[in-house]
Amino acid sequence: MRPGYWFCLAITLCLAGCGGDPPPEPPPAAETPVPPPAPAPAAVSNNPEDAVGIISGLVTFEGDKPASKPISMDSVPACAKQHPVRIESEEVFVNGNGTLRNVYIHLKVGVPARSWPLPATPVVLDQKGCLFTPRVAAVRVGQVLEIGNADPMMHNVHPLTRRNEEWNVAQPPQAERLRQKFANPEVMIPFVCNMHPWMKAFVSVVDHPFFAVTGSDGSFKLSGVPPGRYEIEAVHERLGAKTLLVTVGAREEQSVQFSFRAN
Ligand SMILES: [Cu+2]
Repeated sequence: MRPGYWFCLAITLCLAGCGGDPPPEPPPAAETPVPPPAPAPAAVSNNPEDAVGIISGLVTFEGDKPASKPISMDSVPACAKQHPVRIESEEVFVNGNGTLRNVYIHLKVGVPARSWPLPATPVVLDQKGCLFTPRVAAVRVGQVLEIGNADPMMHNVHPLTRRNEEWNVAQPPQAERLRQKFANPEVMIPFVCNMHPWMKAFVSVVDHPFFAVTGSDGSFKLSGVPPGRYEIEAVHERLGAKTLLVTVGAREEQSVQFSFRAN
């Protein structure tokens, strides 16, 4: 091949590739993940109402589950016919996960004496199918407890108080809800119906907001607890009461566990 050909080829390539254009960009390097910006530190409030803690916990049941106790309403056909399937007493209600339902939990000792705000809404206790529902409830001192009768027959509501005024009120079907308040703290007041001996509920009266009733998972959570050392009590209508000591600091969560067994 002639030398002139190579010369012309070199010129052509130079015109195409050496004309001052920037070199092609290298392929992009693999992207390095950029960590998200760190969250801004939470502002620390000086409000003592924010410097509170949480006490959470679980109530378990150990040992053999008590044999179920059927409730017979045969003596009152109008009650019995509301239950096409056999119903059992909820006296000892062990949940599927081995925890215990219907346990009243409260801070028994250590809550600062303060005028804790009262909820605006009432606590409702209903009578339905000739049973109280819920079986275990709690109301604040001075808060309204509303008691309804959703049944087509008369009931008779009778709290067996020890530290509050006792009353006993007949409630016709579809009557207006009874509205009652309690003046003194009291743990697990038995409520009975004088007409239907199997009817039972337990209502506690408490002078602060740190209480709970265990439900279908046996857990509880008391929020907004001021830092301090407390005696916390778990009360069951048949299995008795147990207490623990717990110290909670500001913005801390402490967990406790209660364990009951059949007695
Ligand atoms: Cu009744």
